[in-house]
Amino acid sequence: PPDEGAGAVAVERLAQRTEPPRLYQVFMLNDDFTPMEFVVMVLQEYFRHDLDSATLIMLKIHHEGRGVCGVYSKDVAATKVELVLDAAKRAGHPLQCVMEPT
Ligand code: NFA
Repeated sequence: PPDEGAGAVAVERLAQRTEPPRLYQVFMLNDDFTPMEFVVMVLQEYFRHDLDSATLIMLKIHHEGRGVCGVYSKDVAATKVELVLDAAKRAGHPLQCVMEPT
């Protein structure tokens, strides 16, 4: 393939340096077994929601199948997903958590 040239490479580097980082939505998914109280606890402990906000998000997930827990940079979102899956596994619940670019 033809050489991009040092100029084009430099422009791309500049764009990477100046563009804001992509953001990722972290979702939790509904299931039939995880207790509502556990989901509310996770939303408070790992996503810093207050009780009212956590309860509304839990109910949205329960009724609609999934809901946004928060929006973060890639590494922070990946860490949240890992922490939630760990906590669910430790508690013996099948709760699932995923991230998606905005
Ligand atoms: N559907 C679960 C129940 O009825 C509650 C739940 C909500 C699970 C949100 C996962 C996510 N116990």
